[in-house]
Amino acid sequence: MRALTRVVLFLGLGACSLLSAYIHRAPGAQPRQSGAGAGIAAEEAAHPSVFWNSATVYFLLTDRFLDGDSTNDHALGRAPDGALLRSFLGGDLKGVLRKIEEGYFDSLGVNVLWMTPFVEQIRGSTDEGTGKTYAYHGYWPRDWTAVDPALGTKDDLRALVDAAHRHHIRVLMDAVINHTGPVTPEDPQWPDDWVRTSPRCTYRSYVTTVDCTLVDNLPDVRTDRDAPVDLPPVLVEKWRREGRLDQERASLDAFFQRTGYPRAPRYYLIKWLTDWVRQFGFDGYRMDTAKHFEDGVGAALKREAELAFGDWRRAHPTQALDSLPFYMVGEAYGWDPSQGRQFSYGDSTVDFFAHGYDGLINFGFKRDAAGPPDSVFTRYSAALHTGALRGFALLNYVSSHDDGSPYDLDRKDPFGAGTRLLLAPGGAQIYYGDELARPLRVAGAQGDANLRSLMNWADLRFKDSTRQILLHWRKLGLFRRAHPAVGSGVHRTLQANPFIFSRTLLTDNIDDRVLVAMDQPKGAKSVPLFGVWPDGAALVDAYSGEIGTVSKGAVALNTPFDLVLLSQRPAVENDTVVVYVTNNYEIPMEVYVAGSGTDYRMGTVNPGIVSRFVLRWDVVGTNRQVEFVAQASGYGPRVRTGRVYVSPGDIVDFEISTQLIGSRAVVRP
Ligand SMILES: [Ca+2]
Ligand SMILES: [Ca+2]
Repeated sequence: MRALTRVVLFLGLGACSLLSAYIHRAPGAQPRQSGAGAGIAAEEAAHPSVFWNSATVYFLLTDRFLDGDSTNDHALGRAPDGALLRSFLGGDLKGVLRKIEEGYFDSLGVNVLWMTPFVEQIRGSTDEGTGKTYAYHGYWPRDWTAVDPALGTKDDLRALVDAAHRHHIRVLMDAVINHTGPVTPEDPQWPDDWVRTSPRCTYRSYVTTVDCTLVDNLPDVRTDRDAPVDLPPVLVEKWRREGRLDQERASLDAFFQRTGYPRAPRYYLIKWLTDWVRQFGFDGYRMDTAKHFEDGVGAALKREAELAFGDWRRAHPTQALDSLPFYMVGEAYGWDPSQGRQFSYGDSTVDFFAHGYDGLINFGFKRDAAGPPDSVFTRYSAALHTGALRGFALLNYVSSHDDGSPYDLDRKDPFGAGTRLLLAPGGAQIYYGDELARPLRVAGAQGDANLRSLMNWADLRFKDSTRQILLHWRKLGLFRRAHPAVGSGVHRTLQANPFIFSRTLLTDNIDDRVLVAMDQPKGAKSVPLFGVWPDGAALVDAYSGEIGTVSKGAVALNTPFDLVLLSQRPAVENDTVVVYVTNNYEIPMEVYVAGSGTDYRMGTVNPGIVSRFVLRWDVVGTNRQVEFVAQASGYGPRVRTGRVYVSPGDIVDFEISTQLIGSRAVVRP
């Protein structure tokens, strides 16, 4: 039996609000068990595929996400005169940095960030039949050694990657090697020994997919040639103007001398792409258009990137997250796990996993997700654990920047989309705004511009319905992050209807298991556990924050939701106090604990989320009295609970509430 005491205090933030703190008296110390926190162990101790199949990747178009610096909005003289959603619209690296620092990605359980390419883009515009278009999307490179000034500076980029790493978020560089940007009056064509401008790909065979231009006016880099080439004049002139021509030439000389590679186009690009890894510490590449260049190109790039990543790690020992190797995930458009390892070009096949790729984007998930989850979860788990993809990773998505047929084009089911994506075996790619039901259709926009609207931050601010969607994605994302078993564990269907399944991840260092029950009755429910945990085990439902103890093979819960996300409630070290904070107020709150004097900042808690904090006993202080404090992020008075008595090993439930709850002691079984 654990006693809970509750302390309440009026919280003066406009609404009638209260803080309350409950304390579970945990008898004695217990051994470390799996549960929340196992995610970190997975990153350090297991096969890389364990991390990447449980990763939650946030993919954003930097230009469309958040404008953090209006001074760069019209850099390089690009006018805002493109067709609808086809000009640069102001988003930048500083905007992404701001959201990292605000904890937006943390609150979604995101542990990998993938931004569209940041290298300098063509200056002009072109029309591919969908209206006048600028290179806001980043896939029209002009200078692989510079940051596009519309997105920011190298300092901005460094600040972003460093901040992400401080938040334990890896950063993938979106790497383009197949083509330069289109030719425009301001962007001359690179010489013929660098690029081909015809024929156009017809996608009927290997040659008509690789040795050709993807579309008209998208010069295809001669990744097939070994003959030495000189720097393209456009770069020579640019670098001379910028005063770095000699430096860039010397750096290239050193690269070719060290590697012995011929001065062929692909090796210049490999040098330029890997420089970013060596200097900034990118954790991996997302390889653009992976099926449109020779498989040896990816393999050579990977080898150089691994060397570069090792160099960065040695130079930045305090910033390196762990020893997970450099990662490469490919965009082989059309691939899905049912194809196994052989990607078919029609007349031949390529095994990307044998050529440097650790994972591939899954272009079948949006279709598979529309079917019964039991079927898709079972098939993916089998492919990843016993099938062709064992040791490799999937990256699932429900919507993306190029996919005009996403899972839910009209955003009719943003809750179901989140449930399917974030509970599927394999890595999850959240496309910016999936979590806010950002529209994928915009009146007047043509083609892929529909998929690339400005992030709908205003909806988050003003619409409760949007906040409810985000809350759902956050709960699932945090569950996923805390439990690598969700994405990387072995799936087992325990009951077809209503659907109940478990995921179990067992490695040398990890014993993580979860059980998910869908379509449950709202209110009181008894969830059968099929022996996943023994009677007496203490469980927590991550969707509601409710706790329960296993009895007669089931757990009784009373939650207002039909989804249950169960795991074992982590044990408490005897020299710590674990605090679960539930923020039932409408806005993010900063939470502090005061032991003997100064307030110690625990962190930010987002609305509706149960956040777990482990406090070292020396923070609490020897007098065993603490006070919990909450403050709206950035403003408002601090509100305190009054003294609460705690002992080492206690679990405290600290609730920030808008409901008036009387002060009383509660005893829970
Ligand atoms: Ca800007
Ligand atoms: Ca090509």
